[in-house]
Amino acid sequence: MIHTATWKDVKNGLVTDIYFERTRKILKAKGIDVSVRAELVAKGLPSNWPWAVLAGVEECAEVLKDLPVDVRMMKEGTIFGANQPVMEISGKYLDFGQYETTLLGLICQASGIATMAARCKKAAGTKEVISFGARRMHPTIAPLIERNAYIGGCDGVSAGLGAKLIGKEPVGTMPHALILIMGDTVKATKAFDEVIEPKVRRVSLIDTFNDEKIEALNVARELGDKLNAVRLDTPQSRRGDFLEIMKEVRWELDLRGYRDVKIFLSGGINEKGIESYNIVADAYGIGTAISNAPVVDFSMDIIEIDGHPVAKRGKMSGSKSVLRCKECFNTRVCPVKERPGRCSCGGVEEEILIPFTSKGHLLEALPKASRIRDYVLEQLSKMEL
Ligand code: PCP
Repeated sequence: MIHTATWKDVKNGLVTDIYFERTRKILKAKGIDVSVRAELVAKGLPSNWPWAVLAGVEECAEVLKDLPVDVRMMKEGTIFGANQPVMEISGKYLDFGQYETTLLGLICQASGIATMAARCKKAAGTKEVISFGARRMHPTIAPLIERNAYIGGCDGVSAGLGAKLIGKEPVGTMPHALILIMGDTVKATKAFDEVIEPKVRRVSLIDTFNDEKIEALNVARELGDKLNAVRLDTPQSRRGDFLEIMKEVRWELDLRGYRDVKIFLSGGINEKGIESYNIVADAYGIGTAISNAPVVDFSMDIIEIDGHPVAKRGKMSGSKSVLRCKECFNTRVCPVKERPGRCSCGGVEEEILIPFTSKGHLLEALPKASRIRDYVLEQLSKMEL
């Protein structure tokens, strides 16, 4: 028996918290059918992140497009801060309240993954970051992990369906299993080169049997300029000073004229590691740090009932605008009637909480994953980690 819900179960509200079902039952029994405005906002960000990347919008559209509600939403990939509403839903509470669990779930996890990917990519700068995280989570959400790692900034993903979702070829190197079964790193690398289509980059995994600098030279001598990179996935028990090991590998390769052979790192890599390894590493394969990223803790709160501002304690009532300076990205939340103006830096403000659906109809086509990623990288260039 599988333990995951189907999309039909989600659309039928079968995964929603039971108290929303009970609330519907009570309101219906009491003949209460009010119009409300509710906003989705994160009161704080994980690990004191200064910003986060909004993701999961495309799947939210799958839920919202059939509901007779009006939605304002930040564009997928928008970099936002705590207390900045990313979505606002207006309509009859009985038409959408039961989807609170679902809508939150769709953006909490996806935004965490996209944000961690963005933080790793920001730390890596021009170096390549590949999502290797498909293996770390339930297989049914592997495509979701890879898609959101990509839109957050990863340059590629390692599993088939995730790659298909973003319109790219999957990126992979070679597993220890191949080298163990063939009994030798050079033999395995040679076989890879003989069998795998030439368009696939030749990246040899060099930490299985022998010292990394010896294996690096062995495979470089065997493949010459066909060798794209050597991958160090060095086990923690042998890692010692990983940066020094990398420097040795770089030194020995360069000394013998293999300056074009890149160094690809994987195994326990995270944003902190990238900052220290970047002086030598050329590419990273990151699994756990991205796929197991902390969720962004959004909540959905009513802020108006029948047009009157009202909110629970700890919340600001009333519909809001989120205005961001096009120049310095300074962002402020204000009552919705306030219009964009001039930022203190002189830049022009723009509203980023914009109409998304009207009475269940999407107001514009959803962008491709590559366009969302470009948007994230464009904003990242203005952000600090
Ligand atoms: C792991 C595998 C993953 C890497 C490390 C991601 O090595 O290469 O892609 O690790 P992370 O989750 O810590 O970021 P192994 O588990 O040795 O797997 P394999 O032999 O298949 O490369």
